[in-house]
Amino acid sequence: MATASPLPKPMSQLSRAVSEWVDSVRELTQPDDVRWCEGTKAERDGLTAELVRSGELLRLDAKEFPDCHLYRSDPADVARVEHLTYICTRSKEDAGPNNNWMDPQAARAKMRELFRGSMRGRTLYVIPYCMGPVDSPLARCGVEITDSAYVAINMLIMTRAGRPALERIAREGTFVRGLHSTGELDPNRRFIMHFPEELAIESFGSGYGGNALLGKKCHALRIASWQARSEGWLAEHMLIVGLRSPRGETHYIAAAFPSACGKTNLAMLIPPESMPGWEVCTVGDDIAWLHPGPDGRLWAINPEAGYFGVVPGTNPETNRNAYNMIRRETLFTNVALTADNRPWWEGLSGGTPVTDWQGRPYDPANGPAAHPNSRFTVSARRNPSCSPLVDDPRGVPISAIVFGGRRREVAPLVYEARDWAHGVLVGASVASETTAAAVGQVGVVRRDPMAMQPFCGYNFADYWRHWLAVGAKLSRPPRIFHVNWFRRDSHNKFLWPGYGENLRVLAWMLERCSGRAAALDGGIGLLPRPEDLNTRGMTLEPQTLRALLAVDVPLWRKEIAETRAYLEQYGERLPAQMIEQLDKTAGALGR
Ligand code: OXD
Ligand code: MN
Repeated sequence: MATASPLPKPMSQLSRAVSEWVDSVRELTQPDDVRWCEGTKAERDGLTAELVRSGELLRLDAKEFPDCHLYRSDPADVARVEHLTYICTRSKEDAGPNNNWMDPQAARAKMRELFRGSMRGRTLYVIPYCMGPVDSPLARCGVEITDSAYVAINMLIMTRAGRPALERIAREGTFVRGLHSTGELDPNRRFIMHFPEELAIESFGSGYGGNALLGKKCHALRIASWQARSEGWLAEHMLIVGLRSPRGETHYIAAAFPSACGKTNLAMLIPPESMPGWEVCTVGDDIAWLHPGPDGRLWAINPEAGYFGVVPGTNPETNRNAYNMIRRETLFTNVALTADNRPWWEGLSGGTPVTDWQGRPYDPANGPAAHPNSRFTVSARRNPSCSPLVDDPRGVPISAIVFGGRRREVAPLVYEARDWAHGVLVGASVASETTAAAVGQVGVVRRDPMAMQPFCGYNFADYWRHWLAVGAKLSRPPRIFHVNWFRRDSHNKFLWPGYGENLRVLAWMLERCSGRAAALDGGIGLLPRPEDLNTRGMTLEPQTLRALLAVDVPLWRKEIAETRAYLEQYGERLPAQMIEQLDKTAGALGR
């Protein structure tokens, strides 16, 4: 007779450290109920069904968008709140001029009062998760406690969540503690606090994106960047994409762009028809954890398991993979609706919006139908170009690192850094026009070093020192590049078509990595000559290409002076190499 297999241990008994923490949070926040998330599909479907019944989620047209739902956030809670995000280290200098700082004891006391009784009448969800493949030594774990089922569903899509993660936590003993409550969604009682020295996050008063899905920006970037410094690796705001050339060589590129500058599009790029034989696979679209490997190369994992991408602009021409990916099993947030209950957003060619993102009858006088920061949450498995190596515990080897920003002038289409140390300066000099991903004015140029301004969990001066130290450990470092897809002419028209055509620029980089392509020293770094870029099959006037690759020396002198003034804010902590590299560039351009 077959013996019945023993029942699995209840989740609440797997890790004493986690259970004790849950008990203390329960005492403080007073929820009506506690639910431990196992991470199964049935559980996620059950939570979704509950939210449909309560009216918080709307089921979309089942024929065209099977298993897709719409969530509308509070209209005053639609983006990350950088001004309410704090790094709470014992010493203010450790947080640096790049962060808002609060004394950890004062911050804990403030948050305690906000959390006291905040979950009365609600359910407390416990979500153990692993950032990265559960069997990868490069992955790290956390537990999010939240009183929002919507947040729980997002976390179940975005991370490897549930029992296997908790089992790893039980084995390892360490985990990041992320406590979240939506509170009353009052912007005056909203704080996103980070305690890197204690591996802890406390977020109150927002239910949206990076403010509330604590595995993403709070853990995988702010806390992880701190952990990475002490452990000798890098936690970066970067996509990871694999490119297989017609020669049969595969290279992986990690690229950092500020929020809403096209990382998701580049990560799942569709090669133009005039570039046959190229294949693209996506490892990640937003975050990369980069570790020096025993072979002297840099190896990357994507700590996430899903995408939380910007919806507007997604269509079969701009990003066919993303467009197809979000046609089933997708959670939409703050998009508009058509009369037949299909999601609608600006940039979609068909359909007519009848209801805007706030649920009002659509009236163009109220602004866009979909919120400019409306999002899709979807499993990476739904991506037609998902790499078979996403679950490889070793990650993928990185041949090139790319930095970029949204600049109407100054930065050329592409240039390559002279070496790693120059590349660190190039990354540190990134500046970009702001987007709707964060609350605040859109379209103003701000400094965004390594696209990490909102996400680095410690002083940028120490961070650049750490970057220099990591590079010194690599015998085969990736080459470092800078790109600008957003350069415009005097009529404000984009000079470069972007999207799939960006592969032409990536192809030049890979030829540089293989030692086959030439480059010219342009003072700011190494640039392709117009003939080095493959423009076959595209309509681009020769003068446009020249303009895209031009280095405007007076503008660059101004840029260098601004970069110098910016870097000097970091005072004595700034590594001397950064100014040496800047002087070298200034010298090459002629002072
Ligand atoms: C994001 C962001 O959501 O960078 O990825 O804001
Ligand atoms: Mn991002």
